[in-house]
Order: sequence, then C-alpha cells, then structure tokens
Amino acid sequence: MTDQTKIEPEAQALTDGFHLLIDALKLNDINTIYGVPGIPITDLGRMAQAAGIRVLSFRHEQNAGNAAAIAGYLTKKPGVCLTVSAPGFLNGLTALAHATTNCWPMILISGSSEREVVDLMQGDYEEMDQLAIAKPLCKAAYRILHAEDIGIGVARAIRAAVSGRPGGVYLDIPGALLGQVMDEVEGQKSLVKVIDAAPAQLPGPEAVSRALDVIKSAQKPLIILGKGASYAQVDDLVKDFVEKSGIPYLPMSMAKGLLPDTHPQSAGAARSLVLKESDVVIMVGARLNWLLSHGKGKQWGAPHSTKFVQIDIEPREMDSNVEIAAPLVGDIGSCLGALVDGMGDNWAKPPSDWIDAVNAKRDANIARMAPTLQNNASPMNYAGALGALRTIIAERPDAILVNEGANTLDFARSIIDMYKPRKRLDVGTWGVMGVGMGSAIAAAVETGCPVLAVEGDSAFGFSGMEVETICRYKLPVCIVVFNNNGIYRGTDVNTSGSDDVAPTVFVENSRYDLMMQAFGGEGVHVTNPDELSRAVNAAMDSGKPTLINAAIDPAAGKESGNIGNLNPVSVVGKK
Ligand code: ADP
Ligand code: TPW
Ligand code: MG
Repeated sequence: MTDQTKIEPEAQALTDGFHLLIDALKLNDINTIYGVPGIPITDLGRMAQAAGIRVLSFRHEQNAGNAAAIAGYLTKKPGVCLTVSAPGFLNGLTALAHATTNCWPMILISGSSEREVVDLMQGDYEEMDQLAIAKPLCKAAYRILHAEDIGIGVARAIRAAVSGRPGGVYLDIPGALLGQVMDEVEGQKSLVKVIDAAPAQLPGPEAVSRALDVIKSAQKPLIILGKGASYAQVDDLVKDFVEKSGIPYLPMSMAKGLLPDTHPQSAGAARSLVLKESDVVIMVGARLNWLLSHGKGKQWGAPHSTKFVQIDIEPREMDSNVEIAAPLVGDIGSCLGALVDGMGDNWAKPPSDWIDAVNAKRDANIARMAPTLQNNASPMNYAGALGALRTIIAERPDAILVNEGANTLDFARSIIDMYKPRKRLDVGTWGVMGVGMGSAIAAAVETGCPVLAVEGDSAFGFSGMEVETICRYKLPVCIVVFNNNGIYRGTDVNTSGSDDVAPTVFVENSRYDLMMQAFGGEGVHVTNPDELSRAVNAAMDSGKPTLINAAIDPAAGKESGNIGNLNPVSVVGKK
C-alpha cells in the first residue's frame, strides 16, 4: 500500500489527419470542395464544412471533378475534388485528365484503401493502386502516408497545380492517414503556406526583341488569343497590346469576350480569311493543336508559309507542330508587358489594305448572318433559337455562358457574342460532352454570377442528374436544352430492319423540363424563339434554377457540327 497520490500527466492537445488536411487547405485559401462522400472521406467532408469550407456534394464524381476544373480556370487557384477510393477515384480521374489537357489547376484528393493490403493485392474494400493509375494522366501525383507530412503534401500539390503550365494533381489519402494522431502544436508547425505559388516567369530580352522584329516585318499580322490568355487574368494588358499594335485578333472559343466580340479589331467573323492570309501570327496562350489545324495546310494558305511568334509559359510547346520563329517563353503578363514596353510610342500600325480586307470580310459575314438570327419559325432551327439567346447575353453581359453539344456548340460559338473575360465555358481542348453541369455549378459558386447553360440534348444527358444539385444549392442556373431528339440530328433511320432506333436517335419529343420540376426547380417547354426569350429572361430575373426544353427541328443539325471532316470514311461505302 502506498499513500502516494497518482498524478495524471496534463492532457496533451492532439490533432489528427482529418484536421490537419482541412487546416492545410484553409491555410492556403482553398475554401471550396467539390465531391461525393463515402468511405473513407465522409467525415472529412463533414468536418471541412464545420470548419467553414464550402462542401458541395454532387451526384457523380466526374461532374464534381469538372466543377473543380472550371473553378481552377476561373480563380487561378486549384479547384479541389474529393472522392472515395477506386470507383469514385476513377470517376473523378476523367475530370483530372480533362483539367490537365486544358492546362487548368485542379487537385483530385481521393481516399484510398489500406496500403499494406492493396500492395499485396489481398482484396481490400475498393482496392486499387490509385497513385500508379493517376500518374500518367495528370501533371503530378503524390501520396501522403504520415500526418506530419500533410502540410508538405498539400503545399506540393498546390504548387504543382498552379506553377508553370497549370494542370491536374492527384493527392492520395489512405484512409488510415486521416485517423493518425499527433501533437497539435507540432501539427500546426508542420503546415505550409505556399508563398508565390505561380511565380512570374520573365522572357529574356533577346527573345522580346526577336519577337518585336518579327512582328514589325509583317504585312498581314494576326493575334490569336487562347484560353491561356483568359486564364492569366491580365485583361488590361491584353487590351493594351491589341490596341497599341492595331493588329486584328482572333479569339479561340474560351477567349471570346477577353475583349468584347464587338471590338473593332476582332476578326472573329473573318476566321477563314485571316488564317489563310496572315503572314505573321502572334499566339497568346493558345496552342497550334487540332483546333488550329496544327498551324499548317490548306486552312493556313499553304504553300504560303506563316511565321509564328508564340507566348507560352511551357517551353516545350514551342515547335510542337510547326517552327516558331520567335518563341517567347514566360507568363503572359510578363511577356505582353515586355512587348508593349518595347513597342514604344511610335509603333506603326499594320498596313491599311490588310485591315480593310479583314474588316470588309468580317462585316460581310456578319451582315449575311444577321437575317437568319431573326427567324421566329417553329420548330426552331439553331440560328433562330440562338438569335434570341444572343440578345439576352448582350443585355446581360455579366452572365456566364456554358455551352456543349455538337451543332448546339458550334452555332452558339459563332452566334453569341461575348463581352467580358472568362464568361464562356465550353468543352475545351478535348471537346468533352458532359462538362456542362459541373461547369455551370462551379461558375455560379465561384463567381455568384447568373449562368446560362446552352446544352445539346445529348450533351446534357451526360451530367443531367446534377439538376438536383443545382436545385439543392439554389444556384442561379438556367439550362436551355436544345432538344433535336438526338446526337447531331433526330432523323437518322435504322436500315437493318430491327425495331431499334438508329444509334444517334433519342426518344422523340422528350420533356427535359420535367426533370427540373422533379426537384422543385422551374421547368418550361418552348417551341419558338419568342417563348424562349421570355422563359430565359424570367429565369435570369428570378435567379431560380430553371430548365427550358427548347424544341429544335430534328433535321436542322449537321453530322458532328463543324468537324464532320474528322470522321473516318469507310472505303467500301456505307452499308
Ligand atoms: P485554346 O484552346 O484557347 O487555343 P490552349 O488550351 O490550347 O488554348 O492553350 C493554352 C496555353 O496557354 C497553354 O499552352 C498553356 O501552357 C498556356 N498558358 C496557360 N497559362 C499561362 C500563363 N499564365 N502564361 C503563359 N502561358 C500560359
Ligand atoms: C465524353 C462524342 C460529340 S458531340 C456529341 C457526342 C456524343 C453530342 C451531340 O449531340 P447534342 O448536340 O449534344 O444533342 P446537337 O445540337 O448536335 O444535337 N463522349 C464524350 N465526348 C464526346 N465528344 C463524345 C462522346 C460527341
Ligand atoms: Mg441533339
């Protein structure tokens, strides 16, 4: 027996993997998570919400991932998508690859199963070697195994996502990590605030003067603005460069609105002419990929050869398709700043016969299109329906336009003028169907602006269940489904004699508007442009989740929209 009193050691303050991960994200101003809950990350979502992070739950990880990808594009901070192991991870991975392809910063955080069991392939719950699978599909992939490494792991993921050419990063979080405990003070010390995550990258002075020399030598210069230029958020500098140079510019799809499409130097409606005839082209945050016919061939007026100046943060982009006469490697702000400085006060504008030729072609094309936009016929064709939406965006330039489909995309791109930067969100470099609802949700969440999503009926179907998410979070999203009963057209016939419809045809006269009503949103069915206008304006005024089923003539569209030429042709003909 002892009379000694037992002294309890003072209770040590502890933290764990859950809290450290949340603290690390918050420390780096990541305040929104897009995802789908489940083992092992359900509590992580709950705790993140309790800690003040906005946690948006989706109906499918791919849509949450697409939302994160667009959040990255709009904010220059990595959009975060949170998924469960194996199947949830794989669903999110498509979006991570999409973000990487488009050069947008995103982090896919996935829970994963017991490392020891996975690595011995012993059949764990949702077993998969996720890190190995993610690696080839994104810019960087990391796994955190110890609670004290969470700060560094998150910092590495953020830096990898946003520095240099932005892209997707995979962060593997084994479930066991979340439960690991450590001293709270030590834990807080282990967190890392990323300083200067996307450092300026200045072009060399020789590269700048080489570029200026090439531009000066041009008789028929052209500027091409890509979505890298929109992403960079140096809108005033882009305007300065374009206006000071006096050079006509062509916006790529998502760069529409970086300068208003009605800008006097816009060559958007003279695209074929400027690509074919220009002698010097200055690429600003755009790649010479398939969307620009790889910078060569008939579309570029071959055999005449074009000289390129290219501004890009990724050195390996240079000469990827054709020779670049003046590579300008650096961030767009620094490169354009150096060019504008170098142009001085007496910069000579391009020859007036070139400017006159571009403007004449543009004005003629616009005049030719104008009457088609007034077509109030029912059933609607694309021009009639889009003419109505064009007016709405002109009156509401702050609205964000989300757009996907084939004909629905291609017609809307050329018909709807954009007036402000980063207001047009579409299918990006891959032409992916299904990004629409994720994009619409992230656009509303990240900017608070109203969103108009113009969707082909097929495109909408890829992520249509997210109308529930839009209703749940009461987002100001108006979806217009261009319902032509199918993919490209609703008129294909099955020639086999079986009862099935043709592979491109959907249920006739479906009522997508009723889907929205199922979740308490507004659903409207319209058959002519006047009704469409009224319904969209009402939706935008009310800010209520709305889906407008716009009946489009099933015979109005073309196979694959504007890119039917990319379809392989059977040498023995169609059966
Ligand atoms: P688009 O599809 O509009 O033609 P791309 O996605 O093909 O545009 O090209 C965007 C380019 O912009 C990429 O090559 C990317 O490396 C580059 N980029 C992205 N952000 C920056 C930046 N801040 N500074 C310079 N280049 C950038
Ligand atoms: C992930 C192939 C390109 S466009 C399209 C498909 C299926 C749909 C076109 O029909 P929609 O538009 O949306 O009704 P419209 O106006 O022409 O009728 N899977 C993915 N991405 C792509 N691009 C496809 C398939 C495709
Ligand atoms: Mg369709």
